[in-house]
Amino acid sequence: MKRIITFGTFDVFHVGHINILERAAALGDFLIVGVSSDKLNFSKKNRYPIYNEDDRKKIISSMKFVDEVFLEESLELKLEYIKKYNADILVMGDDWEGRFDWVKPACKVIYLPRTPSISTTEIIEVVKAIK
Ligand code: C2G
Repeated sequence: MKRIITFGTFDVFHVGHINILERAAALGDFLIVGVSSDKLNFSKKNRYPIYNEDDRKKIISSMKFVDEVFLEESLELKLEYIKKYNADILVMGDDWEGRFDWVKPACKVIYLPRTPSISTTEIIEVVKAIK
């Protein structure tokens, strides 16, 4: 029984998000997702997400390959979350390559290739440009 954990904001949910969750789930038997809080997002990107944390959690919880969802309050708490949820493997997109290797004694870390040509930022720009 392998427990997988992954993290993300998943704002303006798109197919790149589905792809990583689907591939993460396929690596084990139980998928836990830490959804970044609105505050954490503000601290990282200096703006609040378009969808608030309750809505983002609700969207992720409705995915058929997601088993458990919680709110990620800080990037530094990764190891605490990994221990709390008893995760065997941490999965992240390769835009985070190497960034979470410090949890390795406790948990295996796998970076999966991002889905090309789609991102929340790009969607926001495209929508903004529509007149
Ligand atoms: N992702 C992907 N392909 C895309 C876009 C995103 O595979 N085209 C992946 C990212 O690599 C990440 C996950 O989807 O693993 C969530 O992406 P974001 O919502 O952008 O997450 P981020 O804001 O990077 O937050 O603790 C980690 C952070 O909270 C991650």
